[in-house]
Amino acid sequence: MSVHPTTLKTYGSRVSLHSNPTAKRLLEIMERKQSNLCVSIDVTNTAEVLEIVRGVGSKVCMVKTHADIISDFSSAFADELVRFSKELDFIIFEDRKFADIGNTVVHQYQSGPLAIASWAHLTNAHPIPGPGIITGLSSVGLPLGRALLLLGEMSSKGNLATGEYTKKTMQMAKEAGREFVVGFIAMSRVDPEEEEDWLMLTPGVGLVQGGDKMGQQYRTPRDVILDSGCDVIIVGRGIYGVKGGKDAMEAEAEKYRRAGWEAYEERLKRT
Ligand code: 5BU
Repeated sequence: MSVHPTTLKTYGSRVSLHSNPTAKRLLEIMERKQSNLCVSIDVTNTAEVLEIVRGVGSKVCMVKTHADIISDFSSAFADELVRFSKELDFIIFEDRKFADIGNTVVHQYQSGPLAIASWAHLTNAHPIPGPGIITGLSSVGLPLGRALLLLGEMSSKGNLATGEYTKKTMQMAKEAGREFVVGFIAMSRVDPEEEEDWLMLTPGVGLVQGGDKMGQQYRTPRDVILDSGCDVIIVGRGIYGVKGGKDAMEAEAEKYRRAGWEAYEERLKRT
């Protein structure tokens, strides 16, 4: 397999290839903190979310949330998360996976008890409804400097986002332009070689290969960053699931940060 040209560039040198402020900030943070690690905080109350943020925030370039699982979500919590994102220097990614027509996603993104666009720098959407979903989301997010990823592939066993579907997702992003759509959730570098710079974020990561009982499949940071050419590893239970509280989580996050960064440094040395 040939080496994809994007994988030979440093994160820092890719900042100028993006116009979207969230994409630029993410690449700057990655370079500054030497971290391509996103922690996925999938716990169900705000105190626990914030405890994990305090523990691992300094190790990550991004914090991923599922706001709809947090039973006591409030705008005060969102403000606190934003405050931490400035203090500890990370991007907030709400893994909302929008999947409806443009008009509906406008409201889902902007309104309701979560008001996602008001605090999440980055969110994501399924391409299944067609390009109207991008039009809808960008009408809310673009004026705020937010960014969107399309789900080009998924990590779970038997998922339908493969082959032609993934190619059409790429095409949809290309046609929408890179002002608002800045990349993909994907398992490998799915963008064609001569294209613009797209960000590839990859869930389903563990320090050892494996899975869970509900179809999740794990690959190592090295597989994802070095072999598959992705940009960001997304790790949930591998970090917040360790026993021993805040210090243990921090130590585990540091293991992932180091593994992801070493794989990236190794990939830069290839020709
Ligand atoms: P885990 O605990 O590291 O397995 O959590 C993975 C997180 O990434 C979890 O929040 C999922 O909802 C999310 N995820 C995923 O696992 N696979 C996918 O294809 C997508 C998101 Br898209």
